[in-house]
Amino acid sequence: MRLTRYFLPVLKENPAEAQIVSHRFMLRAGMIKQQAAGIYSWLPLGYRVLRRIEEIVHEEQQRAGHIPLLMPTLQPADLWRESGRYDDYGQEMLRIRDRHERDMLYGPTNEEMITDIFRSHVSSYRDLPLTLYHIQWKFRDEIRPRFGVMRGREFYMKDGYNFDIDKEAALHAYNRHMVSYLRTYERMGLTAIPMRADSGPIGGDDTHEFLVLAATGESEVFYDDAVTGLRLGDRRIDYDDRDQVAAVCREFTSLYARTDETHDEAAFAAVPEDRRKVGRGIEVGQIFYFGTKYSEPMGATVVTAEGNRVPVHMGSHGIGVSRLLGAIIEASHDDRGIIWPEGVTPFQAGIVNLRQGDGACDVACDAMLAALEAKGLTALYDDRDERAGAKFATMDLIGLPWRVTVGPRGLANGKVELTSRRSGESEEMTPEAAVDRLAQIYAGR
Ligand code: P5A
Repeated sequence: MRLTRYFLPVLKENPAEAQIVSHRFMLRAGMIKQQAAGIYSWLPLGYRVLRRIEEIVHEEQQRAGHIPLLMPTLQPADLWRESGRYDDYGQEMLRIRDRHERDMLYGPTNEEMITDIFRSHVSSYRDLPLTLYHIQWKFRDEIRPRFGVMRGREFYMKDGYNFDIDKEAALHAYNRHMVSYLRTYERMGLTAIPMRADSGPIGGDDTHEFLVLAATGESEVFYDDAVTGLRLGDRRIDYDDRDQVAAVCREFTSLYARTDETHDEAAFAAVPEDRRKVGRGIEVGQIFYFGTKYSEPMGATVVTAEGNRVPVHMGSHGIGVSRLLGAIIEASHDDRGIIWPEGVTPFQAGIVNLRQGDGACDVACDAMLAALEAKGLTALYDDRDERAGAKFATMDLIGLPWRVTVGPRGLANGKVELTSRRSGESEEMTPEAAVDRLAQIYAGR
């Protein structure tokens, strides 16, 4: 992609309304534009990252055996009257009346709707276990939308719902979600720690939140520092193997890690003092097991092998897809801008032409762009008629992990420069070697 043909409205000045670094960089890098409090347009660069994050979430959900579908944003109020949540949900719910005076709402979550789908089509234990999910816009009329996409009113969520025959099977679904979430966040370059939490308006007894440690996080967290070193890595997981999945969950939840809602001073005091940490975190996901809370009042039942009709056991599981952009930036930036992890970057490489209009430089940059794209890599070529300093500043701000710099001096020796945004280290090499190196870095991503 050539920058002169792209739409990247970067801002020179720091926007006054942005209180935290991720919000500031997302506005400055031309990723989002606020349309109303907590409601944003996703400009091309932001939209690319959103799509990348969404892709990773889809891949990991389907790897775990979960099935995608798509439910609407608007829901009839009657479904929520059946579960009893229509009145309970309060002012966070955006209520709408259509031309026929029917009560509707903009979905803040979809437990009722998915339960309605289930009860309409499933009636036998043979169709279980079943986990359905979608990635869809939600609306919560937050009292204090702030920090950009971090606490929006309209936001993008992956929400999944499991249907199981009994509690044991539903807890396996819970564990499966925990492990698939760990893998999802790791692929985005994040360390997200599962912490025992409070279930709030979703309900149920078992719930974990996933927190990314960051000074600007909205939640206060208490944890054993050893938990920050745990990694799933590339170990093979058989999502049908209940024991293996449960063992991974135990590994990630045995050390003390809680939010302020469930914090227990006495248990915390048992953590060795030098590992006892109090900090802040960004909640990027939450999983719940709530048994028959929705299936019972809404009549979502199946007939068992013995011929009894029983309500199904359910849980719901959410990832804050749009919030993740903010969380990743909070966790990965420097003074000059964003540093995208390779897994989510909007373009895999940037190309900077140090002397636009110079025949050899222009030809070499065009060739570099074509060679990268031929290898299936995405690149943004800064072909503007600008000073080198301005081009570097833009690349640093938008945070592409790798930059290829093409200038007359290097080209005279047949070389370009490959620079890591994270380490700042540069290496001179032939254009072919730079393309090969990038292909290697991104192999399998
Ligand atoms: C689980 C899925 C639920 O709603 N029902 C369906 C359950 N959980 S939750 O914790 O309330 O939300 C899931 C994740 O969505 C993100 N999130 C938000 N992101 C941006 N702005 C908001 N206002 C907002 N509210 C929730 C969080 O990442 C949360 O973990």
